[in-house]
Amino acid sequence: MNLTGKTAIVTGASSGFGRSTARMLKDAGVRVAGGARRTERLETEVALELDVTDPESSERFVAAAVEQLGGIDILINNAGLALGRAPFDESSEEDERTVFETDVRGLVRMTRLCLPHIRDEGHIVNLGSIAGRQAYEGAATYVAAKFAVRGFTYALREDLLGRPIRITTVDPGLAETEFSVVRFKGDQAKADAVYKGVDPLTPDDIADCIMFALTRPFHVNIDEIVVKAQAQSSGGRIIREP
Ligand code: NDP
Ligand code: 8X3
Repeated sequence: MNLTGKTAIVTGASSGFGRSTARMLKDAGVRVAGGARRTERLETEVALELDVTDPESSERFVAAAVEQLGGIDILINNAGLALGRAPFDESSEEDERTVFETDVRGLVRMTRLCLPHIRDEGHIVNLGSIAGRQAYEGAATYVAAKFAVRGFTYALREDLLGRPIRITTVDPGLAETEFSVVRFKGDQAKADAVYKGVDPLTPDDIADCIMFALTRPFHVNIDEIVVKAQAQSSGGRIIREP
């Protein structure tokens, strides 16, 4: 499918997968509205403040993006995060709220707000994770959130069946972005250790997967893409060079 002239919303376009995907969409001739809290980092044609945990911010974002783009063909539900990597009894109310509000309620909210504006032959891509398919230790809240994202994607596929809208979940494994710096609350040494001795996926690897799903002929719905670093079999099992 040729994407030239289409429009897209990318949540979390200020970093990582979102930024790479927004760039690739632009290169494919798509007009992109990017949203994030750090608006100064957005490079998209339409660049708007968005906090997916805040209903008013989300409504403002969608209204302004639709007005400036004239409608939506593609929604990339990418904004998300994990907090902490520790046994669940060290979890906190605040971290749990932030993860579920961002990864689950934020994604559900953005989908609900965008759906009325998504044109025929539209496409929704959700960023899940291998954490939403295989549990690993010290990640209970994130694992639960990403399992929820996959459940929501499956349910939406059922509800959209019969309408000309495709839906895909892209579920990556170990990928080097700001994800680990956020997870470890700014501890760069801990974040660096996550990618030590292993060739992780890159943001462009994931954007490539998203572009593959988007560019299939319209009758082809890529339901799920699961992509891992070659040296890993799950979030908890990674072979590292000494
Ligand atoms: P990054 O930390 O590099 O990017 C996360 C993006 O999400 C940023 O642009 C950030 O923008 C945005 N974001 C976070 N919270 C909010 C919010 N409340 N409202 C709006 N935007 C928000 O991480 P990744 O690129 O790695 O992560 C992107 C997605 O991919 C996430 O859903 C993550 O769970 C998932 N994922 C990541 C993997 C990895 O190993 N890196 C593997 C599998 C899935 P800002 O802070 O400016 O608001
Ligand atoms: C991020 C990948 O393995 O840290 O979703 O959960 S992992």
